Amino acid sequence: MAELAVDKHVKYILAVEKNKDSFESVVMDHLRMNGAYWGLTALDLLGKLDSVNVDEVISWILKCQHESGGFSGNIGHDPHILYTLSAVQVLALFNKLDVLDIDKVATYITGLQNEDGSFSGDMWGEVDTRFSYIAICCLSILCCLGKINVEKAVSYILSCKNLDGGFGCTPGGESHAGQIFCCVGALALTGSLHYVDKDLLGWWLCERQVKSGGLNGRPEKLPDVCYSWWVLSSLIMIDRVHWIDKEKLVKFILDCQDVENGGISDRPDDAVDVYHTYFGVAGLSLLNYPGLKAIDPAYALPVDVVNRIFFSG
Ligand code: GRG
Ligand code: ZN
Repeated sequence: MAELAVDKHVKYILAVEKNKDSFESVVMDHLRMNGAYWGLTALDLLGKLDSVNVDEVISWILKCQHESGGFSGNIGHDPHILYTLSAVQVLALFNKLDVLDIDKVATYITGLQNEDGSFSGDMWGEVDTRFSYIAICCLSILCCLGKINVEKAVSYILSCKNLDGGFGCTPGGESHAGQIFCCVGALALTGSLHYVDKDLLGWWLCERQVKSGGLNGRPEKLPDVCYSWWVLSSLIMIDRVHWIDKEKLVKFILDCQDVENGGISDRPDDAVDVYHTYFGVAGLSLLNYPGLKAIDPAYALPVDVVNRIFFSG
């Protein structure tokens, strides 16, 4: 079986980060904050975070912060909770949370909670369980969970639970592995996993593994490397990861590498991108692939980073 082409992937990620005129960078312009999180977390898991210029990244992040306390995807764009979590996660990676006015960020997020406990993504009001996870993860990293109504947040997430054991984006929404990660992650971070039917959800999740070893996001869909994260992290959080064939999944992810130019794609022989490179590496980390740092399935950050946040006083 092919091995993980660590050096090639490091080179690929650093090149995407540097070459701001590349096709991928232009397409991703408005999502650069998410891209920074994907690329830098992957580099950290690969043990190469020290090859980036920390001051440059931090000063760019701070230029993306708005008066409201929220962060945008790039300089001059509108703030959104999606980019706010990525900004906080990147600062955590570099052990630089102290550059933040924590109350200000927490106030932005707290202000997005609705009466029913749900969260909007920004001032325009779209509601989605993705934003519940993001709010809870971000506040938890900032040690400010107490600033929202956690009980209502949990009860909204539970109202999005379906009869198949999965979760959707709003009440009645179809179960999807991405939303399941968000809901299970939010429940894990609030100590509420006892509300999940682990056997029922575990079955739904392990049925996502297809013949090639890859995982899909819903029944009848094609496998995709990013679900190695969404599905696997959920299975780990509910303690059912032994229900899939780990070796076949490792092989599927490794088959999606561009072994010449670096990077990982969604499926074998497709074009690579930073998003799938990150989720491929993160998936392999969850599978204990040798040489990679361990990643926390709920915080989506390296375990040593999470430990530093909570245990270094
Ligand atoms: C910190 C890891 C992390 C996440 C932050 C943004 C977010 C919280 C979570 C997103 C969860 C989500 C909904 C992921 C799914 C993304 C995806 C591949 C969507 C495509 O779905 P479909 O159904 O495509 O259109 P396929 O063909 O795969 O079914
Ligand atoms: Zn994908």
